[in-house]
Amino acid sequence: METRATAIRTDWAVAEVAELFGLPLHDLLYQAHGLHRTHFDPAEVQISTLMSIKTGGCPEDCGYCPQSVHFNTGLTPEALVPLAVVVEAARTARERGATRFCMGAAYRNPKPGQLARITEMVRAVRGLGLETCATLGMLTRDQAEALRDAGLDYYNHNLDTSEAFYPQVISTRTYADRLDTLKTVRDAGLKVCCGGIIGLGEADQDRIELLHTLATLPEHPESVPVNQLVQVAGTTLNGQAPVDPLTFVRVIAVARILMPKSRIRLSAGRTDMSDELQALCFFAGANSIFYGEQLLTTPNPAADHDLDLLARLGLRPAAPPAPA
Ligand code: SAM
Ligand code: DTB
Ligand code: SF4
Repeated sequence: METRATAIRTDWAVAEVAELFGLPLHDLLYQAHGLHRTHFDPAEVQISTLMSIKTGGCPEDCGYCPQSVHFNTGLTPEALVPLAVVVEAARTARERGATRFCMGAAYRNPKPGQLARITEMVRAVRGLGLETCATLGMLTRDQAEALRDAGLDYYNHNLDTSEAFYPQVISTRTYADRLDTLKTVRDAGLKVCCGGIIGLGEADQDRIELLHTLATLPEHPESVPVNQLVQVAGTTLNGQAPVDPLTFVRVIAVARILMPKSRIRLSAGRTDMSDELQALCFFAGANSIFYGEQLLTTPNPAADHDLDLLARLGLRPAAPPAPA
């Protein structure tokens, strides 16, 4: 089979996505890796560090999430962290090699006073020469523009799963709400970071439909986080059967083929993945990771281990962005 350096398409049919998903693994990897090389330096991995700027107490009921008020996960809700603490964390992340700093808040949507404080954080982090990303729930157009004007580069808002499976995971916010927020963010001129979670109990068809929805948005998200469920005691989805690692690789490879120019991020769940599985994900087209010992509220691999893994694979952290 030849690799196909096709044009960027947003008109994929579900059947085409299903066909890719079902290819013999070597054919799928051959095609994905070929496209990866066409559009990216295959030795480069973009490094993002996450910080929870507002932890817990979230009114939404996402069945996977330790920060929802609907579950008792032993997490103590915290207030929005002070600006100086965020700046210090961002400086440390930059010193350790991160080029993007992602600020996450356990909100359904930010209130005006909260947003004003967060725009200050964005301005300060951008001032350190880092790319900025925020994930704050639903946004109004004015809020998205205020974040953009403060220097926000990316807004993370995930679809999480297929539209069909979604109601089994979340009841307090609809799939349409999520698509609306993505449109608002895009219309405001922000780059979009949008992906999902594998391991919620969804079928392969749901994975195919999630990938299809992402790849048929009016523009592909510049950044596509593929999370593996981090199981947390007390959440509805704790105790799900583990994901077949090779199925996870298939999701990455199909994402790479459908969205050849997007950064595919091997996101949450890496503490449960072997080095070999991560190596296969990078080969399949993943070229971004969350870096640093903590995701939002759960652990991530040690930074030293990640740097060592990248070195063993002959991969290197991507250079920081050119100054704005
Ligand atoms: N509250 C905002 C929202 O949901 O839009 C932003 C923060 S929320 C924690 C961001 C994303 O993290 C979720 O959409 C979900 O995809 C991911 N996430 C949350 N808990 C997770 C878990 N236990 N395992 C994997 N991904 C998770
Ligand atoms: C994304 O797709 N994954 C990140 C980020 N976007 C905000 C969040 C992962 C959270 C994992 C569970 C936790 O640490 O609370
Ligand atoms: Fe709230 Fe986001 Fe967690 Fe859902 S994923 S409960 S919206 S913090």
